[in-house]
Amino acid sequence: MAHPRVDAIVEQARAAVAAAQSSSELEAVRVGVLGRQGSLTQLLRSLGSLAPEERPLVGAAANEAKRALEGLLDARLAAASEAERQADRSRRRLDLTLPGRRPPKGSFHPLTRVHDEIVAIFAGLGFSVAEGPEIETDYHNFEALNIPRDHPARDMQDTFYLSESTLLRTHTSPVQIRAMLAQKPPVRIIVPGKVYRRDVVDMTHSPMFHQVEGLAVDHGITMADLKGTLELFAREMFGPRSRIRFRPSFFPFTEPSAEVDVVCFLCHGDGCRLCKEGGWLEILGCGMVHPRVLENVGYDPEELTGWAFGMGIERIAMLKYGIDDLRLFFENDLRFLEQFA
Ligand code: 2NL
Repeated sequence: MAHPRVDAIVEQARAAVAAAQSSSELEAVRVGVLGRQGSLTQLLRSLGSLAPEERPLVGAAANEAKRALEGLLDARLAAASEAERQADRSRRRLDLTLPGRRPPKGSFHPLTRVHDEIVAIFAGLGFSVAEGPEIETDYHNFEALNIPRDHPARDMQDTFYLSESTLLRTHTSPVQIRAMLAQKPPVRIIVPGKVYRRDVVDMTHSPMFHQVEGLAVDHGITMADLKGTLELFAREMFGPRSRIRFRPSFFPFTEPSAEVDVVCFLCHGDGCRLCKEGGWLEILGCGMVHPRVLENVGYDPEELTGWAFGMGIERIAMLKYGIDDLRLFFENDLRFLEQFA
């Protein structure tokens, strides 16, 4: 069963199906032949205008062509869709040769690093770490340390008082007072921790900062032991070429007292921006424990001697890493902290 008008449509449709490259092109072919405005649909709809003897011939040929083309398009569309699904899946397949994503890595806070370094150096010299409360009594923080009643540190302006007789410790010295009250010499301890002072925040001040103090008490302890210990500390902390010098100073709890400078590790003493042209950097305060402090903890100053020192962790970290603003330590800006990875 065939008819030239139908054959022309079928031939064209088969050629278009053969040329189609995708399911969407096949769908366009289907619409063009079998859709509401399709060539074969329109032929079937116009049968009425044909000569009566032509109608059954064209009609039968057109209906047969319609079934044949529907079958062909269904098969080709199914094959094309499946091929496209396969292609899509292989395009999305895991590429095991891609580099992995690195998990974000944390790092230690610069104050933690300096704290750990100081503790490790003194641990290596036989010191043990002592810790104590941040809320202290006026007695342990001031009185036992020979800090007089009229000393400015004892003023409401300078210390956070919690009551008449309790306060936030202004240094870690009260922990050493507690240690001496609790044990007999020899004492060799370092005391790291938070301390509090009523300061307005600026580049060099914070109401909370960190200190490490050290204390050695025994029979026959001298200032030479202090100097040698601090020299070893400076060499480990600031490099093997470090030298230190003592300058006379004053603290109520030590006599004699000194401030310690380390030779500038940037210019080796020539003078530069870091040491403000002086060639030396101040790193700590120290001295021989005042006899009255020894008496206050029940040690006989005729029998025992000792020395102590105190340093600010922030100050050491600022020198070591060339940081000019203390506030950077407390703002937790990752752009700052990530530099210490
Ligand atoms: C500084 C000075 C210092 C001490 C702390 C101390 C502790 C006891 C007895 C005697 Cl229990 N002294 N500590 C001694 C001298 C100096 O710190 O400028 N710190 C930042």
